[in-house]
Amino acid sequence: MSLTHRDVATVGVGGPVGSGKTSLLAELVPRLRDDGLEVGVIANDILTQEDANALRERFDGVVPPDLVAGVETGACPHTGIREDPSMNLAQIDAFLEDYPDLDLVLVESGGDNLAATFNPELADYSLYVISVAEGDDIPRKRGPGVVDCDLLVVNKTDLAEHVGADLGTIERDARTVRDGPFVMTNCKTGEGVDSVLDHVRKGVLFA
Ligand SMILES: Nc1nc2c(ncn2[C@@H]2O[C@H](COP(=O)(O)OP(=O)(O)OP(=O)(O)O)[C@@H](O)[C@H]2O)c(=O)[nH]1
Ligand SMILES: [Mg+2]
Repeated sequence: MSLTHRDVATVGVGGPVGSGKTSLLAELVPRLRDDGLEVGVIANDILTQEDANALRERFDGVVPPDLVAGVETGACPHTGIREDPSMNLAQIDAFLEDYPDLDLVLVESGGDNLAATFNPELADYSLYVISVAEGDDIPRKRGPGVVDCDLLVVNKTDLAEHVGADLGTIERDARTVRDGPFVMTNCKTGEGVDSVLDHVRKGVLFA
């Protein structure tokens, strides 16, 4: 019998280049495993396996290396997560062939505020990760990434003072433009990641 992604929960992790998606996964996945969950990770990259390799190294001894995969879309990553997620779905099926009891697959993909929205076939729950270093007006500018994701993650709070970003402004605007929740994180220290974990568990695993 062929397995499909519907046999496993999926979480999309989108956001602009460099906002901290891989860093968040590096913090999140060990916590999920501590909760007793078997977790797979897919990193979408246009041309390389950079993120997948970085995560495999980071997860050495924590996550089986064959549960971390890079999908090389060869095109703008949003093609592979929104228009035609078949490459990602095939990778999820490949995980399930070897790990039929897999609990959760996290799918990272870079993309701007318009592009990084996940096809509902691919992601049951979606995070959108922005960085305060991109400016404190990002939530105010709206866009589907910020507004429509299930959880907005505002990362790199430690950099706010260095770039003149006002966390209070970000918080106020995030509340204004979104109905859903948001969490502030510092993925260098892990601050806020437990809160992301709570949302993911409630949103996906115990929904
Ligand atoms: N100061 C600070 N740096 C961070 C934080 N989170 C991530 N970084 C750094 O930001 C850079 C980019 O982080 P990544 O996790 O690779 O970002 P990404 O969104 O996965 O990047 P792409 O996959 O290339 O789009 C790295 O140098 C991280 O160490 C944070 O909370 N604070
Ligand atoms: Mg990355």
